[in-house]
Amino acid sequence: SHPKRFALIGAAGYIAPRHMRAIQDLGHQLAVAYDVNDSVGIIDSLHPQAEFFTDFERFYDFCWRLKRDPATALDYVIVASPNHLHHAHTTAGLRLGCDVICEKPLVPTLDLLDDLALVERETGRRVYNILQLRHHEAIRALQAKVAATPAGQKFDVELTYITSRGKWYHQSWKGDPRQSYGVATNIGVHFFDMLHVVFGQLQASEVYLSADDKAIGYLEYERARVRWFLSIDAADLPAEVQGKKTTFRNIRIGNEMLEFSEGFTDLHTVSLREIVAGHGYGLADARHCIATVSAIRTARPVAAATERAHPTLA
Ligand code: NAD
Ligand code: HP7
Repeated sequence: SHPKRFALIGAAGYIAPRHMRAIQDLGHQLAVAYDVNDSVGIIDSLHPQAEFFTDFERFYDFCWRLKRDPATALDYVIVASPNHLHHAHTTAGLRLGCDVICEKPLVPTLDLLDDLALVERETGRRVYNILQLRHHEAIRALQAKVAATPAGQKFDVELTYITSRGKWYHQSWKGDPRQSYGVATNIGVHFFDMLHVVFGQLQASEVYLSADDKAIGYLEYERARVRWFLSIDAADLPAEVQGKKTTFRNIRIGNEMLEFSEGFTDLHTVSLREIVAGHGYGLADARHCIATVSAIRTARPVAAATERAHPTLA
């Protein structure tokens, strides 16, 4: 198959180099990059021929001009901008006649997801969401293990997801709920998606604590009861990893601990390879985690029954 041509929105950000590397590793081309910020020198080490714009208008006009010649036309637009811009940047890419690969959380609500489905029909193009935990080896193994156990059995699961962040986080768009939708949506969306893939449909959800830097709750799925704890506060790291690691992602099922902090670096490349091969995760796949985070955002925190409380609450 011939190399695909990409545009990247949000090219100066933290996650952008992982997309640029994925494009390069798979032998494709970054034709054009766009960001309102011009700290994009990383482009030279990966895609030195790429065009770059800091104005949306000039970027969009350039993309339209590329369409005149099938040899230069774009195949995909990647959206790696702040969360509140995903919908607008995704529809812009679709209306250019491109398939769009958008970072998580795809959109904050089911209404906006339905609108993307409408624009997919209007344009005949597709939207793919980056849900890279679905490609993680440890998660795939867990999925296979659960699938191999009798359907009647419900697992008791304790999920601890700590990715510590400094003070900058709260000063940036990530700390602003109007732009990021808060930690449970911005970071929790990964494990809510993963829990659904492993344990099936969601049956109940309760929220016990919802703060700027942490959230605690309970989720019941067809195959599991999950006590979850999410934090970006380094003080919440377990004593044994304090000062050694900044992240701790762990699923405990019974006495078994499944640490899945490692193994993330190449998952954007795996995601891109699967999308280009026609096996990407589309709107229907993203639906469940979007429904989950939007319910959690609007839930009123309640007091936890003892058996539903993550140990952190005790
Ligand atoms: P970031 O703040 O580092 O980067 C965002 C970039 O978007 C910045 O360079 C900013 O200048 C740019 N931007 C802001 N407004 C813009 C506009 N109107 N037009 C074009 N560019 C604009 O954030 P990040 O960590 O790179 O996050 C980007 C996206 O990727 C977010 O949706 C985030 O949720 C997601 N993300 C996903 C993962 C993952 O594990 N899959 C990891 C990190 C971030
Ligand atoms: N880091 C930065 O330097 N800048 C950043 O913007 C973010 C991190 P991990 P990822 O914080 O917004 C996770 O905790 O897995 C540093 C979420 N993804 O492994 O890359 C950080 O301080 C993602 O959805 O972070 O990203 C560490 O030193 C969310 O948008 C290092 O990078 C993102 O945090 C690695 O940090 C965020 C998952 O949890 C899978």
